[in-house]
Amino acid sequence: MFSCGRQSATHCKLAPNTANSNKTATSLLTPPVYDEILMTTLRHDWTIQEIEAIYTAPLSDLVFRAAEAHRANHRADEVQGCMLLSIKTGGCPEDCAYCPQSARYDTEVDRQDLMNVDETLAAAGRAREQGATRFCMGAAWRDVPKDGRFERVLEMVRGVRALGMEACCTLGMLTQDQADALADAGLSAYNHNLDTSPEFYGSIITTRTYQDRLETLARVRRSGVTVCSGGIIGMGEDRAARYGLLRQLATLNPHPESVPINMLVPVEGTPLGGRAAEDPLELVRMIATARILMPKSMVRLSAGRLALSEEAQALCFLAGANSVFLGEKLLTTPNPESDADLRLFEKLGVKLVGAEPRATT
Ligand code: SAM
Ligand code: DTB
Ligand code: SF4
Repeated sequence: MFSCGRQSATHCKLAPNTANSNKTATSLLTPPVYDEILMTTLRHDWTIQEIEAIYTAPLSDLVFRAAEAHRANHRADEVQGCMLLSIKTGGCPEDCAYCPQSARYDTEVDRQDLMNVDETLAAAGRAREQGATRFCMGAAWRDVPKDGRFERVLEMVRGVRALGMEACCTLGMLTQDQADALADAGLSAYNHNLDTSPEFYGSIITTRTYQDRLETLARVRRSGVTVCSGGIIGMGEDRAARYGLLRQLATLNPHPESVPINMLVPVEGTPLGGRAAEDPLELVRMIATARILMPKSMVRLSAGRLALSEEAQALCFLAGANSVFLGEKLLTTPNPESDADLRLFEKLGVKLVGAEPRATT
């Protein structure tokens, strides 16, 4: 059904370049060219012009094509539930302008040293009961300390795996030895976001480089742990910055197995705390484009769901999102209540993958 005759990326006849505008393209890719782009084997040579043409297509065409790519590679009625736990909170030396955990900003986050293993595994057990199949442990570190705390994290990873869950960590930059030790402990995925395009990156973070991030991702890849990498919209970037982020992710070979798409949660005290909410349809476009560029990856509708209506979330799932964070807290900011999520999934006819059925209250 999805056979395709695409021979090279240079074949594509694309919509005109409208970089930096927030307009919707009037000339959409037409079949068979669109079909060529969508239904190929995985590509790692996406150009900015191709990404722009996809992102700016009329919304109904974009969502329709993303849904096709979604259904060709995943079950459209299933969503993976992940649960986050901040195992070390606040006091981070980095200056990420969005982040309430940076020590440079005066936010309401209470600092907390690395949690102990028992408390962490108790939280993982509760996450499993709520339907999560992946447990993600986040630490507000620039990089992983080379002391007993790393051994404690390895023990947490082993414990989460022993509960039958996927274990994910996001601990900042890693050395190759640390990535390999996490792999040996059974880590399923490592989250390290590129966050935005290389060009816009310097407006958001100055304390480590884009190249540092790419190097950590390469070490994770070499270790055999799967890569979870995505970014944030709503930080004041233009669409060109979003195309740039998507191009970075979609030209990684292999693609990241998980691609979290966050919408900024503006937190008072951070430099981005006063930003107005992003248009949810931009999130839908971002998710749909990620789905088309990286059709086999899990695309995670991540931070920012509390600011979305049920209808906007439904559009995100229609556009190919197939993973979410469950639970009332992300790392430090609120997320939808569990029961509200369960009711939403029921209304949408979406099931949590691999989770025991649970009644809504
Ligand atoms: N310190 C580690 C790091 O930076 O890789 C791990 C934790 S960090 C909080 C993980 C990711 O959360 C960031 O890369 C960013 O994409 C996302 N994030 C943090 N604060 C956010 C916010 N206020 N709104 C949306 N996403 C946010
Ligand atoms: C990701 O991309 N989003 C998650 C997870 N990876 C670690 C974190 C979102 C954090 C939102 C702000 C907070 O709760 O502190
Ligand atoms: Fe630190 Fe990560 Fe927050 Fe940046 S995003 S300030 S590295 S915890």
